[in-house]
Amino acid sequence: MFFSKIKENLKKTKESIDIKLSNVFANNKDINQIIDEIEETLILSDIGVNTSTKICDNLREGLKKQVDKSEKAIRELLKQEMIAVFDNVKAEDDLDDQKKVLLIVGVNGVGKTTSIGKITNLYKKQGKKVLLVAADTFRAGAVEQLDIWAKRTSCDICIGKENEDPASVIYEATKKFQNGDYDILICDTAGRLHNKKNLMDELQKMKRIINKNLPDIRKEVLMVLDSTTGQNGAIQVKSFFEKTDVNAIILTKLDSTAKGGVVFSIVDELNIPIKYIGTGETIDDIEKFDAKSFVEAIV
Ligand SMILES: Nc1nc2c(ncn2[C@@H]2O[C@H](COP(=O)(O)OP(=O)(O)O)[C@@H](O)[C@H]2O)c(=O)[nH]1
Ligand SMILES: [Mg+2]
Repeated sequence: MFFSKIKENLKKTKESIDIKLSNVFANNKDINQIIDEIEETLILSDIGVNTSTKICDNLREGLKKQVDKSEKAIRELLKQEMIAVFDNVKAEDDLDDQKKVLLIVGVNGVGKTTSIGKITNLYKKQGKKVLLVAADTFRAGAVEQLDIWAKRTSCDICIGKENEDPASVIYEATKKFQNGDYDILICDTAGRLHNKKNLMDELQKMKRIINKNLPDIRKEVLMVLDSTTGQNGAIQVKSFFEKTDVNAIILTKLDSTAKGGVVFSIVDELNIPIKYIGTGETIDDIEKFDAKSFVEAIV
């Protein structure tokens, strides 16, 4: 059930990788040519040059050690090497009894607010009490959008007025969080362009307030990234990451792109784990990222 849903949602990326792979195995090529063509396929699927090369170098070494060089055996080893990319970079698991603050960041339109709605729903299903805070006070409509998700998931929300200093809304929210016996505080922020200094400063200010008012609570900065931007998105994460800490990535819109391979280069080159993947516009279109089921769905 779970497998078939993720397969369906990642269909475009699967088509991009799997169908090209089938061509690689056509016409009795020699093994070196097959591996070269696999590498080309991976690069063309937004996996990134460095990461594709690494996967294929390992594949070549692995195949030297085994007699079976059938398509089935090669695919199996390829999958293992693709899964291995994620071996050392895992998102922290949520510990059940821990209170937590999530700061959601990323450029406009990537899916921050939508992902917050979906994550809130996941926590609600676990019986957690969630408080949302609409700190995206720059854009008209942004606050109302989060408010709709708060109503949909029946949770409380702190709202700032349009153009109010987002830091002061965060301040109010940390106070409400302390006094209201909440488990999770989720902060929606404005689309932060890494090269806009005032927005980055704003983010640092929010973090300081959270650290000061809720010193003993675990904090996570989650960066939302739109997978349809492929390798450009990976560059976006990189420059953002150089300026602020990011604990993990939420990768959205995997349902509408063939560029899902970008997951590999983000994790491999930046060492940032993927925590959730977004696979549609409705409340249930989110999954905890799992390397094995992801790879099984696309190869
Ligand atoms: N297909 C698809 N659309 C998404 C996904 N996540 C968000 N969106 C859409 O992307 C658009 C921007 O989302 P929004 O949450 O407002 O982005 P924000 O500006 O970062 O807060 C909206 O139309 C969402 O419905 C996803 O996983 N798949
Ligand atoms: Mg938003």
